[in-house]
Amino acid sequence: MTLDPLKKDSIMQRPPKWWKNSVVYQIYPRSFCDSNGDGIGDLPGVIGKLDYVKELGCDAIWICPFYATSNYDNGYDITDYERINPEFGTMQDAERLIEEAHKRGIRLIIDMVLNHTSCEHPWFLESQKGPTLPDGRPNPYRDFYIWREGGPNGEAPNNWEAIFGGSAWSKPETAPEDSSSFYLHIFSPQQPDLNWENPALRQELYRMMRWWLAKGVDGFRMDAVCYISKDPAFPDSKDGNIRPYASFGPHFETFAREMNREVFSRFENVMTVAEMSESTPERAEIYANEDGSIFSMIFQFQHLDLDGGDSFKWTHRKIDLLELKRLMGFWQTALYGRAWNSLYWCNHDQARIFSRFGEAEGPFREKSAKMIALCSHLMQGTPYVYQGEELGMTNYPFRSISEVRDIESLNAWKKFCGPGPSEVKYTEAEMLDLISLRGRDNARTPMQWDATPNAGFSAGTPWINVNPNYTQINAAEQLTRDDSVFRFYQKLIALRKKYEIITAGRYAVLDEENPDVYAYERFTEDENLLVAANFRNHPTRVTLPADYIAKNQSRSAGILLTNDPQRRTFQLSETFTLNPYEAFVVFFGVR
Ligand code: TEU
Ligand code: CA
Repeated sequence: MTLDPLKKDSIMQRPPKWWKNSVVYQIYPRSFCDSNGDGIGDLPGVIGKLDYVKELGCDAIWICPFYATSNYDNGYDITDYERINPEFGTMQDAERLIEEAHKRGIRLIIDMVLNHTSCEHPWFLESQKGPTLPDGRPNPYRDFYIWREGGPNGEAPNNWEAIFGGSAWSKPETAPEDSSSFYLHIFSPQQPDLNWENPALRQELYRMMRWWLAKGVDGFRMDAVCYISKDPAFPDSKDGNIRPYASFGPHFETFAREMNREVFSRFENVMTVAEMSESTPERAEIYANEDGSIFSMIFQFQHLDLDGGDSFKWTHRKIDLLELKRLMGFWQTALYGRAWNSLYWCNHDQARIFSRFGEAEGPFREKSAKMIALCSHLMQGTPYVYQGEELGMTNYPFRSISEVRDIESLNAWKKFCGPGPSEVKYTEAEMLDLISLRGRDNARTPMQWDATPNAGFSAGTPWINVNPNYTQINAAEQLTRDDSVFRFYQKLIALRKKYEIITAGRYAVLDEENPDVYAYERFTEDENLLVAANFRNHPTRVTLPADYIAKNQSRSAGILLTNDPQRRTFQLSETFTLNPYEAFVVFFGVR
């Protein structure tokens, strides 16, 4: 097997594990910036905003899928991995994006959707023709997907429920009446799962990934990759939940190692981040291990599952701070020296974090957004900033289902408000409230650039409504102010570049049982960081243990960053008070 030619000139030097002190900016291209007024964000739009990302201080971008797509799931249903969605631009635009990003010292991570394709991908169109071709030869594409026979009464091969609702098994629309073959789709019926057991398919995917790396991209975000190996027995699941059988199947580790060997390891210091719901620190230790033989890091979901998570997201449950602290601490400690964490609150699948905790409106809006940012960015791992998070963008108040675009929310609407069977039913008003609270479209409303119509996102009609608060929350306004959320993120990101301890220091929680404050230290032999974040809209008290004071009292102390203009000094003492939503980081050491 020959190596793909490396286009040296377009590749920035990638030092080993460069992601460990990088901050990644995530772009959802459809909603970022529309350059031609058709209402849809596009690649020239992204290129035009690279200086903005640079100004923020991020040194890598993860861009959500920009490939040819049938758009049932906004690009997560690919019809051709080697073409660009024409709504977004051309291959030349993609190449220019790589080049322009690199010129600015920004690396580009692209989204790889390898668990499934679109039902309109040529592979699937061929596959659904049946096991044999009209001339009697076996259909080479049949085994690119997962086909099983249904039961004697036409029932699906098992009771697995798709993540976007309904049975995980469907028959192709073109199937003859008497056909009993179903294909598996973990997400929607328009997203048939690829059959990773087929070596020919795996080689096709590896070749395609090498082709992108040869173009100069710096790595991959691996979409839903934990699902590529399934329990080969396809047993019924207790409650229809697909995850225990469809994720982390018996061949997952083998496939992941093979992908590393065949793709990542053939290029220098490629970064990979594997999206894996159902992750545990034990799994992270294997898949994001330090020897680089699988992925660079993973996205775990446990912290976001605290208010319902994927298994049942349509609730009003709130994240409990004590639970959050225990969980984050567990990850920080378990992975230290063994694997690498990603740090994130937001992405294109999550409601805006400042609406989940913090205050999305009122006098504490910006202060609470800064508090939440500071609290996570100073942990160990690679932080991700999702477009608009750096402005404190909030959830959208959906008042009609006609405003909703997301396939997941639309399916949930049918299930919980429609006539069909469901354990729970909601009124339409209740469901709209839940979508406004939890739906994925909250993250997908257009980026708020300025106070001009459509928030400066598009000169046309945006494909999804702009959040009405754009006149108040937008980038142009925040760039004029030194105390804006944007400027705070900028400072946080700059700190990571300056203080090695943020990347390398150990983590320990402080005042663990405090129900209102998240306080922790980062430490090395000679240095210490004290991080304190008040999650409440009232003053709180923090207590530090005696040994913490003893080890730091002879060191010089300085506040590196605070969200509270009243916090000018910090005196190390056994207890101290935090103002509402106050957060700061203090450095102890020789300065
Ligand atoms: O998400 C995969 C995933 O695990 C989902 O269950 C995710 O947690 C869910 O969307 C939350 O509501 C990835 C992509 O990030 C998502 O946008 C895609 O829809 C999905 O894969 C299918 O490709
Ligand atoms: Ca456009």
